Amino acid sequence: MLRVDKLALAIVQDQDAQPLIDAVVARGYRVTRMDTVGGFLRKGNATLLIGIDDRHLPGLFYLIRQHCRTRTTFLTTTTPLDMGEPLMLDPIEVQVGGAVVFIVDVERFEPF
Ligand code: 2BA
Repeated sequence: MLRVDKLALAIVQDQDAQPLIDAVVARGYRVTRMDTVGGFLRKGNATLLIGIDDRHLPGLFYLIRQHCRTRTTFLTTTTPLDMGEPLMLDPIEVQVGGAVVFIVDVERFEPF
């Protein structure tokens, strides 16, 4: 019987998602990918739902550390329209973390 008592919600960068999914599946864990968009950068990222036995969390964290890298990106913005003609502002440097992971308790797991 599959034991699932934790749900990991891992928000990862698009480039890292498939290699991480492949590693997670190869390790015997189950995963669902949702294509999501970060609120700040408005860039595509991926949210992975991983239902897992809590004893396997260290193994999952190891895979996440192995496959998800911190990267620097630049945010380009313009002045708001109500300030007249839009003007390109200098790009802002933003560090995007390797992954943001939430672990929540699973009250019940019912595969039908
Ligand atoms: P984004 O919201 O697009 O944020 C991308 C990166 O921009 C963040 O990287 C952070 O370094 C920076 N950032 C975000 N909000 C900022 C702000 N108000 N001021 C200055 N810099 C800001 P990470 O922290 O590694 O987050 C990567 C992605 O993970 C986020 O994409 C978002 O989709 C998700 N995320 C992060 N923290 C979250 C949280 N507490 N709840 C829900 N989603 C979260």
